[in-house]
Amino acid sequence: MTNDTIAAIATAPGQGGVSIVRISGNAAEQVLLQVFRPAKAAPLTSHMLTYGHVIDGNERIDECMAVIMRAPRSYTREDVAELQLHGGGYTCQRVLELCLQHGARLAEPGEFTRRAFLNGRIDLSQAEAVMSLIAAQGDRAHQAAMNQLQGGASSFIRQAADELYAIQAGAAACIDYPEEISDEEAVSDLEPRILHLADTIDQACNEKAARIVTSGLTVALCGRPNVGKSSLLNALLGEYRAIVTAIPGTTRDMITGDMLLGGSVIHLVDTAGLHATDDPVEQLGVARAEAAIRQADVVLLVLDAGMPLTDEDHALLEKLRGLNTAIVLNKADLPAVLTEQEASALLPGAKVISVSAHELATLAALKAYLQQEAAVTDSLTLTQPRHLEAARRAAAHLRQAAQSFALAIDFAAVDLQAAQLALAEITGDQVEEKLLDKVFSQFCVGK
Ligand SMILES: Nc1nc2c(ncn2[C@@H]2O[C@H](COP(=O)(O)OP(=O)(O)O)[C@@H](O)[C@H]2O)c(=O)[nH]1
Ligand SMILES: [Mg+2]
Repeated sequence: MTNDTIAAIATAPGQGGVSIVRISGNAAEQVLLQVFRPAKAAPLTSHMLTYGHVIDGNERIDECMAVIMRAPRSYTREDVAELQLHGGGYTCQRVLELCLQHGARLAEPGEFTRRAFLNGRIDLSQAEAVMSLIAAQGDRAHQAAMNQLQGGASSFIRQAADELYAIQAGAAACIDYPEEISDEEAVSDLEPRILHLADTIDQACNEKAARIVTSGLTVALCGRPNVGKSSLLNALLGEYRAIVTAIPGTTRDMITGDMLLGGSVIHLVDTAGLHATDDPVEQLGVARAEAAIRQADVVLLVLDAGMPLTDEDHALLEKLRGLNTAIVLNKADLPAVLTEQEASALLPGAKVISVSAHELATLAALKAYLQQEAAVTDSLTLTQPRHLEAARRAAAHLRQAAQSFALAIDFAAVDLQAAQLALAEITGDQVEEKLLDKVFSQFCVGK
């Protein structure tokens, strides 16, 4: 499977300055020379761009630049050839088909990166970082992906694995030489080390922070109809996204929009006003709004400063118990009927922020609050859900091992080995074909 030569379009579909067709494998140069004629007849130099044409028989298909990157100095560590074509769907599709006619096979999604992994250029966690880097929408996600690509997660996991090997060796010595090392001695030495390692791994697992870094902070705007939720969404996004009218019940479905604050992506969700209604469409909107509020990282309860509190406001407060909520006192440009003090008494401990959706300058405090909520520690070690899951499993096996010691060291050894395997899944040192298929199937074709 990995001996054949693969080809794919590496650039995104659509029109652009350039499109790249990428070829990797033993026959990459041969395929390239079948479809590419250099302007000056001369052998291609590795890693040097050469000007020429793509040809199909005698027909010129495109004017282009081509490069051969001979193994092992390439992305996949195989011979890699690339054709830089004029950007556009038809031409590059035709060039790809030519490559396939001359012996290349169409690459699977992520197959170039899979080869880079199989040929030992990068480990599995670094391969996944390539995908995260492609998907990064803000500075934070980008930094996390670069850290992982440069081996941040891998080196943490390898250190943990090394310590675990040392613990396993200690357990094995006790099993093999019972006369020399008593069970009590072994347990009193190994148990604290196992628990310490489990703690270290658990501390590196901050699922919420990881999700915020990679996918952004989800913020739901909620409140009764007409308090100005949609106006606030529009003001924060700086565009007229949601329809605003003085008629209660204007927003019936959820409207979302993304903004960047301090390098973090913030997903804003404008919800239908939460209130009891007989209108079946509005009822569906309210149900969706309630679901969105439960899933949000931050809930902004919007209140109208120009009006006294209503029963609906009070009813809503009940629903927000236990959620990470801040109160936004909107319409601060109107004479204050509802004061900050009254608002802060509603949800003890919740921050109260006064704004006016009609005056952009008043949004600074709200933005600062959201930015602070999105700010997670910079020293995040693990950010991929797959890694977090495997690391949690490793830590659980370690805790199990610490308990098993009381029964027999042999039992503990089994748990220690299970922990070791879970760690090895992260770097791909021990990995099943099925897991690789799953990881790489999420890639785009051509990477
Ligand atoms: N004076 C004032 N009016 C506002 C403000 N924000 C919204 N409104 C008005 O309040 C009404 C309802 O706004 P809308 O955003 O549709 O509220 P929603 O139902 O909570 O989404 C509209 O007439 C808005 O122009 C504000 O900060 N100050
Ligand atoms: Mg609305």
